[in-house]
Amino acid sequence: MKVYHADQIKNFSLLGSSGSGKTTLAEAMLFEGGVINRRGNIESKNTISDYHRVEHEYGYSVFSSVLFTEWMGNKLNFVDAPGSDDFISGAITALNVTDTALMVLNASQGVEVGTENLFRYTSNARKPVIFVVNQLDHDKANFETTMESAREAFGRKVTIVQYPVNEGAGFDAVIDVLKLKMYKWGANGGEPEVLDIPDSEKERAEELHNALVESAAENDENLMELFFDKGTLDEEEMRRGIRKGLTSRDLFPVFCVSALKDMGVRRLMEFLGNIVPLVSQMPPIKTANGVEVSCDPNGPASIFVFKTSVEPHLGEVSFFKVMSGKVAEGMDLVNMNRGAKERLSQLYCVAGNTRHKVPELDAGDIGATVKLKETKTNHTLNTKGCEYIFSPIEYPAPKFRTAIKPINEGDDEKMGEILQRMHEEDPTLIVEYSKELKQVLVHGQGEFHLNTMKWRMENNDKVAIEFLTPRIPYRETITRQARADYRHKKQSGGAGQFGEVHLIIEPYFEDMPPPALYKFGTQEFKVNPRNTEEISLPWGGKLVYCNCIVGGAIDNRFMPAILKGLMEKMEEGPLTGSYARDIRVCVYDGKMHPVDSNEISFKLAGRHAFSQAFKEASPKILEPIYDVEIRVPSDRMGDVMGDLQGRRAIIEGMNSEKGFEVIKAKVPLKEMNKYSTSLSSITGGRAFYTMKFNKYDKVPAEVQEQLLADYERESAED
Ligand SMILES: Nc1nc2c(ncn2[C@@H]2O[C@H](COP(=O)(O)OP(=O)(O)OP(=O)(O)O)[C@@H](O)[C@H]2O)c(=O)[nH]1
Ligand SMILES: [Mg+2]
Repeated sequence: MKVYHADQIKNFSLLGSSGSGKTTLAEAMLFEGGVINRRGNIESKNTISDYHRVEHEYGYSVFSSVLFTEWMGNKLNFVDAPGSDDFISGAITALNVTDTALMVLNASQGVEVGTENLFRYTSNARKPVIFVVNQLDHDKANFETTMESAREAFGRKVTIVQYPVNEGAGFDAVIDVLKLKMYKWGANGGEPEVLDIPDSEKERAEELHNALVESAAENDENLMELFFDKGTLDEEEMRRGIRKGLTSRDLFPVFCVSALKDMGVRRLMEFLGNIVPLVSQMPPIKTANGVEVSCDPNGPASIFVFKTSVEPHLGEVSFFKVMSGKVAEGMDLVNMNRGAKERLSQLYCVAGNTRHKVPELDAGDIGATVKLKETKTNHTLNTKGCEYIFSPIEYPAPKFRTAIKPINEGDDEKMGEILQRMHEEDPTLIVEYSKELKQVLVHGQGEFHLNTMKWRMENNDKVAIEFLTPRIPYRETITRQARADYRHKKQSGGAGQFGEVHLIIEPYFEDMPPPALYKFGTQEFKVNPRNTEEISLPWGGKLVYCNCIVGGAIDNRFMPAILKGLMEKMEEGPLTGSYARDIRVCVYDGKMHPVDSNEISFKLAGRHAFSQAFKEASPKILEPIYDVEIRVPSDRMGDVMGDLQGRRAIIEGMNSEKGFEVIKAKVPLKEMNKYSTSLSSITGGRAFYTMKFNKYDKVPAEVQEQLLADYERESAED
C-alpha cells in the first residue's frame, strides 16, 4: 500500500456510548474510502472492526480496533473504542494516540451517561470533539432533543453544521449550513445529490448558518473584523475559524448521519479531510524526560507501542504510532524501556482484522508490526542514539474485583498464562496472586468486564473457571498490656529442650516512650531495655522488640530465636491467622538450662508466650477501610446514601460539583464487594466512584465474633 506522509495523515478516535453506532460508522467510512468493498453490519457479525468472537457473542465492541481509510489524498486513521464503561481502556488508548475525537450520539437517545463520561476524558486530554448524530433513520430519532441534551451537557459551543430534513424511518436528507446546500441520498446511501435548500427550510438554514459564521469568527480576531465589515464570511474563512475553534475546544461542530444506511458519511469525511488539522500541524508532545517532540518526518525515528493483541495464526501484534522520523521495513530499533534490540521485520497498516503491508511509515502514522521479542504496551522504540521515552498511558484504577479459580486444579498454570496475556491486551484487567489471601484476584472495571473475560477464557481458551468472593486482608492487634511466661521443656531420650521466656506485650503507637514500668494487679515490673529493634512489617504496621533481660537470665545468642518465634505468630495471628501488627514486646526475664537450651526451644517458648499474652491483651481484628468518593446525579442521592448506610459507611462530606453530588465516605472493604454493580443498578449507570485504601480499623464486636467463629470452623475443617 501507498506510503502517506505527515502532511497527509489525520488521526481520530471514535467515541460514544455503547450502541451509538461507532463500529457501524467505521464500516461505512472504510467502505467509502475503498478499503473494504462491502459493508458488514453488527447483526451479521461481519464488521471489520468487531472481529473477535466475544464481540460477535455480545453484539458490541470489547477491544479498541485500529482502522484506516483513504480519502481525498489523505490517510485517516481511526481507533474505534468500545462505548461501555467496563471497557474504558479502549477509549483511553484511542484518545492517547489520536488528535481529534468523533463523539457519536444516538439520535434516539441523545446524550447518554457514556457520552458524558467520555466527553470528560476528551476534556482532560484537551482533544477536539466533533459530534456525529447517528441513527437519524431510527423511528425514534429526534435531532432537536438530542441537540438540547448536548447543549445542556456541553454548553453553547455545540454548533450545528448539519440538521436532518426528515428524521425517522424516511430519513434521506440533511441541510448543511456550512455549504448552504441540501444533501439527499438514494436508498443505498453513498454519494448524495447536492441540491439547493428548499424554500421551506431557508429561514432555519440561514439562521443556523449565521450562528455558525459567528461561532467561526469568534475564534479569530481577524475573522471577527472581517465578519463585522462584511456581515458574513466566505467558505474558506469559515473553515479557518472552525478549524481554530475546533482545535481550541471552543467549537464542537455537529454532523448528521445514518451510519447503517451510509448517509452523510462522505460529507463527514470531506469535513475531516478539509478542516481537521493534520498530524504535522499538531503541537509537540512532551516525553517522560521532558523533551518536546514534534511530529517531524525528518526527526530521529521513534515509535510508541500503544496496544498489543494476540491474534490467531499471527501471534503478538504490536500497534504503534510513529512519534518522530520514519520507520521502514527491516529497521533495527532499541526498546528504551528494556534496553533490548528489536527489528521491525514487517510493517502494516491495519484495518480491523485485515493488514496491508507498507514499506515505510511516516511521523504521525499508526501501524503495526509482529514478532517483537520484548516489547509490550507503553514501550518506546528508537533508532540508535535517540533518547526519547514517551510516558505510559494511564488507566483508571480498578472498580471491581473477584477471586478466580480454575474448575480443574490442573489448569492453574494455564489460567495464569492466559490472565497474563489478557492483561497485556487490556491493561485495565489486573491480575494479583495474593500470598496472604491464598487467592488469585482479578481486578477490572466492572462485573461485565470480568464476565467477558470469563467468557473468553472458557470459549476461546477452553479453561473453565469460577469466581469466588475475595477474602479480606484482615489484621490483628491488641488493645491493652498483657504478660505471659512460657516454659518449653522436653526430655525424651538423648538431648532435651529447654527454654523459658517471660514477656510483656502492649499496643505500639508512634513516638511511644521507652518501656520502664508495668503494673499488673499488685505486681510491678521495672524494665530497662538494653536493645530495641523496630521492625517495619511487610504488611504494614510495626513490631518493636525490646530486650530487657537482666543478669543474663537468657543468653544474648537466644534473643534472635525468640524474635523468630514472635514473628511466626505475627505472620499468622493468634485470632484468625491474619497478619498481626503494631505491637511492642518486652522480653524481661526467662530461664536457661546449661545443657538443654537451644535456639529451637527459645523460638517455641517465645511463640507460645506471645500467643498467650496476645489473647490476654484484648485482641482486636482490624479491617481495611477505604476512602470512597462517589459522584451521583442529585436525583439519585437518597438511594445511594441509603445503600451506603447498609454498608457501614461513615459519610465524611458532600458537595455539588458540575451537576453531580460528590459523596465522600469511609467504607470497610468487606462491604464494597460488587459495589460497582450495585451503584450502577441504583443509578442507571449515572454514578461514578473511586476507592483508595486509607487505613486499618477495628471491626465492630459482632463482626469480630462472626470472624472468630468462621475461623474456628475453617480450622476444624482443615
Ligand atoms: N437504525 C440504525 N441503526 C444503527 C445505525 N448505526 C448503528 N446501528 C445499530 O446500532 C447497534 C449498535 O451499533 P454499533 O456500531 O455496534 O455501535 P457501537 O457504538 O460500536 O457500540 P459499542 O461497540 O458497544 O460501543 C447495531 O445494532 C447497529 O446495527 C444507524 O445509523 N441506524
Ligand atoms: Mg463498537
